[in-house]
Amino acid sequence: MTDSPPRGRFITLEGGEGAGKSTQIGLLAEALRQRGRDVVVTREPGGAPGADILRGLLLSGDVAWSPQAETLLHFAARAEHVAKTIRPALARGAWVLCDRYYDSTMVYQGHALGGDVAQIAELARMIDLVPDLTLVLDVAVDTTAQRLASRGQAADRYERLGAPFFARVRDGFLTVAQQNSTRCVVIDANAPLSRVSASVFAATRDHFTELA
Ligand code: T5A
Repeated sequence: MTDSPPRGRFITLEGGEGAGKSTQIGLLAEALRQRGRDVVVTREPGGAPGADILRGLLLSGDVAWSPQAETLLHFAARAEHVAKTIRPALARGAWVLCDRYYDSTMVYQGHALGGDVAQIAELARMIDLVPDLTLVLDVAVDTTAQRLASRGQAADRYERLGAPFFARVRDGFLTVAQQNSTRCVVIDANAPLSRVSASVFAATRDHFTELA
């Protein structure tokens, strides 16, 4: 009989738009691969074929979803992502780095858009997969606006909501981090890229003693 591989590690990156999550996930993945880890990089909404279809429906802004439908669509995409991508990767021992997860629903649909946070917490419990570590990249609202403008891409449904919305998102993430302090670490993401990536790696190494 062979031993089953140890369960992998599940790390989520959270924060407002332009906080640098995609950039930092790429750098963290590279650092972990250099240390011999099998790494899977994924993102929400999306990360599995069905979830990617829902991503298009959520971000295009073509449908003005009712708040509850929007929340449930994010969780439907997440259930698919967890079942088809995240759990299988963890089961084979991979480190899964996920760009956004259920804290984003708590912050965007809950804190920023006024949804029922108790219901969202209940849906998160239903998903039944808590991240081992959540890195919350915190940026000032002005920085968010500058980074989005410099990217020069068309804004998605959430980016079009503007500065007051970004401020509620920022506060929401800081609240979530405070309420989940054993798994969340807040990173100052206003700093230059190399400083942020050093903080991201230091926080990861501090959390997982096997990386020390
Ligand atoms: N959403 C998502 C919900 O409402 N509910 C949910 O449950 C979920 C899961 C997703 C949208 O969906 C919403 C939230 C979002 O609005 P998305 O396109 O995936 O949409 O958007 P984001 O996740 O916000 O991705 P972004 O690309 O906008 O932001 P990132 O990934 O945080 O930032 P990144 O790395 O692409 O960097 C942005 C720019 O800044 C520069 C980069 O080079 C890039 O140009 N940059 C820096 N510049 C200077 N200094 C640094 N330290 C920098 N770091 C990055």
